[in-house]
Amino acid sequence: MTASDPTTLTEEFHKLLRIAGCRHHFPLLRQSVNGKPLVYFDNAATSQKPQAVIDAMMRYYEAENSNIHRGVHYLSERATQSYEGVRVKVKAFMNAADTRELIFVRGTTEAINLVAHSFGRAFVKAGDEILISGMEHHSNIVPWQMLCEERGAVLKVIPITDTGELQMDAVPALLTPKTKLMAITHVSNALGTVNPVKELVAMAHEKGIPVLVDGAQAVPHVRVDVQDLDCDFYAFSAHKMFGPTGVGILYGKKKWLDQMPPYQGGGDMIRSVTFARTTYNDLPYKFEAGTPNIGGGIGLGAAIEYLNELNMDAIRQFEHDLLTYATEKILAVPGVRIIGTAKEKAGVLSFVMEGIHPHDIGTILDVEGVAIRTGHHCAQPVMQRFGVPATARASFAFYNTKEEVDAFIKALDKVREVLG
Ligand code: C6P
Repeated sequence: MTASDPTTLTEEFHKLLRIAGCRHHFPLLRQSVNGKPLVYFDNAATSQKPQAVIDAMMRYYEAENSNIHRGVHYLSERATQSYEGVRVKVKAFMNAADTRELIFVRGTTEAINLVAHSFGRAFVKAGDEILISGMEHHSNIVPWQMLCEERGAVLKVIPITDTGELQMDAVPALLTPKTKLMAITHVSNALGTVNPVKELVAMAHEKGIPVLVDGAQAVPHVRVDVQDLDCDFYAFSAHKMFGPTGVGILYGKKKWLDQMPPYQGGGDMIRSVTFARTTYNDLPYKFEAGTPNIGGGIGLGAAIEYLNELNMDAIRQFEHDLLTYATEKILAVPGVRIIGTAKEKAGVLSFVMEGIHPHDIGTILDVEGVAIRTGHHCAQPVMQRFGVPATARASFAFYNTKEEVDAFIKALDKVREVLG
């Protein structure tokens, strides 16, 4: 089929229509805040949950609640089946080669800490280097700093340009024989930049260096195919992709996970325990100590089904149009400067207004029913790079509308009226 094929066009149209009609699946979005219809533009912090996710978790607690991998009784087997079924859904969602490469964690932060501890313990020694970028969230900085401190290793940083893109020509020299791992964000939470992850992975692999990708801000917006990216680790949180808090996924290539020691000790991660010696369980359970967030995992499965139904490519297209619209509108507001103007962006509009502190912008917008995040967004080095203490950040999801963008712009006019 070609792009001009009427069948393709009709399919595309239907996909977009489905997105446009999905807002009523999100009960929280129906409310008013301060007497105004809620405009929820804080999706990068956490997204709202469709009824399907809420129902799936309710169903689990009402009818299946039981511990997994332990009991021979009916409920335990049913809960185990539901939970392990989610691993299969995650495998398809991110095109992993094997369910054993998918580890349930609390979220992106825990996933990265797991790799820093376990990979770090196995492979990093004094004088080695870890390479990150200047646009990382603290979750992809601090665990590596802690590791470097403990091991006497060195943290190196890929600089970013004035548009908020990685300085790609600096990368080859930063990938040295001492580099043990590159850890890079797929999409920046503070700038919205979509990084050329596939290209970065290829550059690192040419020198035999594995790559961890922080996918926290990517999975809700773009189709992720870990085999195509060829990354060695990929981390994300369910709560940013319309699932619940407290659960996420670490993808890791089996060849690395096999060589890495367990992160935490406890139930489920062992094969046998004596006081003399403990042997460990197979993948992925070796990395899953203790009772997990079973209900949360089931919610993640429902979120994946929901996203599959909408179609990730259609979501990307819809959000791209919304971001373009919002960018044009905000640039017409006097005194506004956008922080992060990369060619490839997803879902995030970070900005400052001349003479007005971002917190004051956020407070007045809240009075108008518009929820945005203000502050450093757990990315203080990005703020330092752009010479600002903080930004105001509107972040979008597919349930947002152009009408909401108009309300947001109108609220910014109020900000100027009151404080400008
Ligand atoms: N960013 C934001 O408002 P957790 O908290 O583990 O679910 O995700 C951490 C994380 C890691 N990487 C990136 C790129 C992120 O954006 C986040 C979370 C939120 O931007 C909360 S600080």
